[in-house]
Amino acid sequence: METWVDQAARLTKPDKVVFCDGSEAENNVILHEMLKHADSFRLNEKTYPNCYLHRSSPSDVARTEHLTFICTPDKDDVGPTNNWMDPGAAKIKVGALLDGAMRGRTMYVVPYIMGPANSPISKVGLEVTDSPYVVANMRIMARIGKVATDRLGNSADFVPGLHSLGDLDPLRRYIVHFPEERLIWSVGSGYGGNALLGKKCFALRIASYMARQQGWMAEHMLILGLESPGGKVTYMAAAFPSACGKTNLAMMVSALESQGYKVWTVGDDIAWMRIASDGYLHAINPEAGFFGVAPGTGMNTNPNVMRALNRNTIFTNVGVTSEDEPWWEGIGGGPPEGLVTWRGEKWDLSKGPAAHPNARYTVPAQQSPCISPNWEAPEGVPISAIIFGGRRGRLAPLVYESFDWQHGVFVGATMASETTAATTGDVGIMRRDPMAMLPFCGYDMADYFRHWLEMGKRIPKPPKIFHVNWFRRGANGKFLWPGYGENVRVLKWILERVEGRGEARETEIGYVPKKSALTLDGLHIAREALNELFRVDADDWEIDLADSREFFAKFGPRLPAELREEHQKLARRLERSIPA
Ligand code: SAT
Ligand code: MN
Repeated sequence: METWVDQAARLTKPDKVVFCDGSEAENNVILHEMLKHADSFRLNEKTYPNCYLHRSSPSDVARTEHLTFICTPDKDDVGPTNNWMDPGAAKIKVGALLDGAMRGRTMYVVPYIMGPANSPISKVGLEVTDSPYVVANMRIMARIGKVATDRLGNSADFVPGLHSLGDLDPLRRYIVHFPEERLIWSVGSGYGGNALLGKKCFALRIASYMARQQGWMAEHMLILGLESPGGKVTYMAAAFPSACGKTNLAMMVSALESQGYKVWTVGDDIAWMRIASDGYLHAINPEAGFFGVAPGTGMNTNPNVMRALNRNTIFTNVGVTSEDEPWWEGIGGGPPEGLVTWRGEKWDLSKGPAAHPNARYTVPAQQSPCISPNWEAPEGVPISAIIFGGRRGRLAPLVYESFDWQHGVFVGATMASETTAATTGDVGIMRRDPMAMLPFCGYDMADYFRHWLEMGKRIPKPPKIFHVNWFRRGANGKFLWPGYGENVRVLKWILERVEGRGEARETEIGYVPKKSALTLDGLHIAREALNELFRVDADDWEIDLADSREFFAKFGPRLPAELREEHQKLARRLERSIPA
């Protein structure tokens, strides 16, 4: 570890090197450093104790996928959906930007564990960074300091990551991964997934590569436990693209709580899964906190997280009230007098939203009132259902179940969603995002699909695979389904299917619930809306098939034959259903 840190210091030339032990005293020093910069503030000490506001540079507010690269000797190994750079060329190009980048700054060395400290599934990482904001966030999102150095001992089995803010110029910003060396370099951004290297860079891109080699899975999935009347808890993992409501689903206050259905949170973004001796796929949450989207979060949409956010939380790019309290669109109530925007300007209508649409909170997971008692179980939790989903205004019904694992992999591989503010670029454009891993898979996605197919053969008790769509719209453009806490009604049906109950009708695309099978009491929803939510429109699906065929074609011969076969089978089922 020291050798690697020395090398990083020789390259970046910091004035000072600080090894982080993760202690409270050290955290105070780091927060103090963070507050020296004009972009960070302490919030109201009475109502938001130990809470901070950080404003990032206006051109540094989301992940930048076009500046994110996977570096392998053979270009073909990253596949058609990743940006590729030759490892040698990347070292020269990005190395030049890192050369001397920490001059006049402190280099913080942050050893961390992804996963519970005592779990055999967990892994150690090491991030060096010149951003105190990054250290403060890493402290919430991972287990940092002494626990990690203790776990590592003399071993060299850690994933190193070198991060520097550089000059924050997007023209000199690169996030590069060297999967064969298990190494990450990131320069020019201080934001979330670009800078907190344990999260997307390690826990997804590097880990997905390792997982394939070692026979496990690193997925962009929340993990939740659904408690049923009687107290049994069934665990589910769900993949949705960034900013599609994973945190809200994972922390949902169940609309069926009075009937005994309650949701427990294990994780909100990432799942590491291994086959356990009981035959189930077991999942851990490698993270220790939630880095969630603030706008749209309020007492009526996610009260559990709201109850967690009033202490020990770092807010990024939210607005701030004259009382020094954080504010964002959807927090409840209109913009207060004296509101200041995420850019630090006095708010008025002409300024648009006061919070950036991708504004975030960083909060310790254990502050959540619905955190599962098993969220740090070293052996993880057994997963009975995998759920895929995205934002789809048309096409996909509220929920359907795949026919089997192979068909489920096809459902995940053809997932699509409207783009969100979580990444730089246009918002609201439909794009294919297989398993919500498009920006996070550290190797060729064709090989990733094959890995999924192989895993299915190896798991003695495989989870059933479902697809959900909370975002279907009616002819008037309005959402048909109320979402949020009402989504538990869909989870309940999924649970019943897992248990061999739950009535369904077989359609061309999979099993759709019989309308009577969904618990709807207490919910006011028009019959037409329900019909539309469950409708499978063969014409629309034909159009979608043409699009997914094109998407699959990108992968060439590396695409597993099983997926082409599933594509053909669906085409045939649809053909049969359309009257000539
Ligand atoms: O910015 S992050 O990548 O950490 C969050 C997200 O996009 O899901
Ligand atoms: Mn995510």
